[in-house]
Amino acid sequence: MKPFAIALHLIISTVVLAKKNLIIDTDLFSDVDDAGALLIATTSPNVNLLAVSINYPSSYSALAASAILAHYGKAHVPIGIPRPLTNTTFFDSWSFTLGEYTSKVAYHFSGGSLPWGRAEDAWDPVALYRKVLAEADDGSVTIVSIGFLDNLSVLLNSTADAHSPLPGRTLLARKLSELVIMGGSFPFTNSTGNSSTGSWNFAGSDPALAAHVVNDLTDRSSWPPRVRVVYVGDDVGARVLTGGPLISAAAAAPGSQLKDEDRDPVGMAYAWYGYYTPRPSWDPLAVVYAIHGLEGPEESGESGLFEFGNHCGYNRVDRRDGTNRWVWDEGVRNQFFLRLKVADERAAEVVDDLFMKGTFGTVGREGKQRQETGRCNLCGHEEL
Ligand SMILES: [Ca+2]
Repeated sequence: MKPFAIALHLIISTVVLAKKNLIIDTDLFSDVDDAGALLIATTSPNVNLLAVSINYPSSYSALAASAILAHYGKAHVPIGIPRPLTNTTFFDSWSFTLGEYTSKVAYHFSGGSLPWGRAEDAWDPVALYRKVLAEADDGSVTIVSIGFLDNLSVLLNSTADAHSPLPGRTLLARKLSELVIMGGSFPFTNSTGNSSTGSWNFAGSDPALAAHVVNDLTDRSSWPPRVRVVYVGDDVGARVLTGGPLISAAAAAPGSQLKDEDRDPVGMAYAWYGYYTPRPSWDPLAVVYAIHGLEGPEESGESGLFEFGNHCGYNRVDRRDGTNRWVWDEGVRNQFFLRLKVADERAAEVVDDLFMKGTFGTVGREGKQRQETGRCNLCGHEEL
């Protein structure tokens, strides 16, 4: 091997090694910020996306995830979803202002491992978790939960199968590096005056399952201290409104100069869901933290994007209603809740910048071209 080739190989190896193994667990259905989170995860050069686990059983959720993954050149990423599947579509019966997007994304951007009509080809979510965790190095996986905790609850209770002889909880504890959970209010429900009811991600499906996962994490005999657990509370992204530039650039109205093939599925999702208005960034910010840590991406500036709101303790969820409360235990030092370190407007700029780089930058478009041609059009080399 020539010196240049050796140097190139080392550089590429370093880049590959630096990638973070990520699994996303999402309720891609009732809000569009999950789609924005997927955009960031699939187009980030820092991520090795192992799987997407859907925790809402609409077939359109799985098909939309497949369409988004395929658009950004990640058609190979496996998708899991619980059974039985339904053909439920989202209807906003609260404010009658929000629109449905998953079926439209699934149909108009059909592609990937689950093209239109093929949702039943998706993995069982627990089998998929067990497969990708078994194949990963110990302590190497970051899971970011941006929806309900139902799939993780079933995973914890799972037993030996063809993928691993380990019980689910043991397998998860061995493979995890970090578990990022979007949901809750900190230090306790309604402490920020936003709501006296349980957080959507804890109470919106089955609060007992959310409580099972969150409360199990305090079992010190099962969870090694090296596994970090970070909660991204509802307050973190609630006032960080994003998607506006993405909508304007990638989802211009019919009749504009934009070609149909250049439309972006996530941009269209934001347009359809919020009627061309930005949305809060609960899930995108959870994924940004999962990928980049407290510092955030380089666009965040020197001061960093996030900080922890505690130095010790753990979270507890009430299994009856999904409300939560932080327990200030000096003996627990691996669990944290996140706070924004910058103004909401600055955080929105960072997220919008990642959206735009993803949809128009070299990563998104290059990724798609590599999938189609097997070649990198920056350097002309065969895809590695
Ligand atoms: Ca979500």
